[in-house]
Amino acid sequence: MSGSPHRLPPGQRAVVGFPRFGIDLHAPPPVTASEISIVVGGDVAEALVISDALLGSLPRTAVDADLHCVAGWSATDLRWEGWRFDDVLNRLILPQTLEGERIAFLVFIGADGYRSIVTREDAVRANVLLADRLDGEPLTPEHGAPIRLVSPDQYGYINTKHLTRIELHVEQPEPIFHPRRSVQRALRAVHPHDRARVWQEERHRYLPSWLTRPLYRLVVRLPAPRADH
Ligand SMILES: Nc1nc2c(c(=O)[nH]1)N[C@H]1C(S)=C(S)[C@@H](COP(=O)(O)O)O[C@H]1N2
Ligand SMILES: [Mo]
Repeated sequence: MSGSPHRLPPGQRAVVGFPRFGIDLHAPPPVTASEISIVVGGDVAEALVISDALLGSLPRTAVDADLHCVAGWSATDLRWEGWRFDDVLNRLILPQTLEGERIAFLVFIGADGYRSIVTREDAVRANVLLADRLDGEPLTPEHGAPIRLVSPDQYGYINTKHLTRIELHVEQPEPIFHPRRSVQRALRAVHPHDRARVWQEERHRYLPSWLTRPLYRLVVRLPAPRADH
């Protein structure tokens, strides 16, 4: 950004470009179909599959935002395009549910099995998208093709890539983040905060941020910092 320095949430550092990140960086991104197909399930839902055709009935929108990984790096000035999750929920999903107003939590599941749990309140913020484009191009496999959740006010771990399934829940779901036992144990041990709001620095469910910042720095090597920060 030119002029005044970019404002970042507390404890974040801007990095060069947009690194790929995830719980299993040694594995290549999952191979996914180029067409969008998101199965909606969980409580009170009738069978529903969200496809390109169904999304085509909603207005497209763009959001300029940064992505903040809980480990402390931020990728800046990203332009996401897609559909507001609020529209997807209220116009596509809820009309197909019985007692949809009781839904309080959503689980976003990726083709690699990754899961993020989001409160309904956080999921329907105006800047939360199901995004299929980044910086004017279709999403690459690195960044979540064919479609991902983008919730800029929450840490990266909420922003499930390669979205293939959305679960609706009335009660708070069990904190299951991955089907693989070893990965689930590691993620569970980290105790990611339920809300993960970046401006409140909700990194860890119990530990204060002065403690979690250096711990994350120790475990996760940060990508190169941006020189202008
Ligand atoms: N499907 C899936 N989505 C995921 C992850 C993952 O491992 N698998 N990692 C999350 C984490 S921790 C971060 S910081 C962001 C990183 O997004 P990026 O790879 O586009 O930089 O993706 C999130 N979404
Ligand atoms: Mo992350």
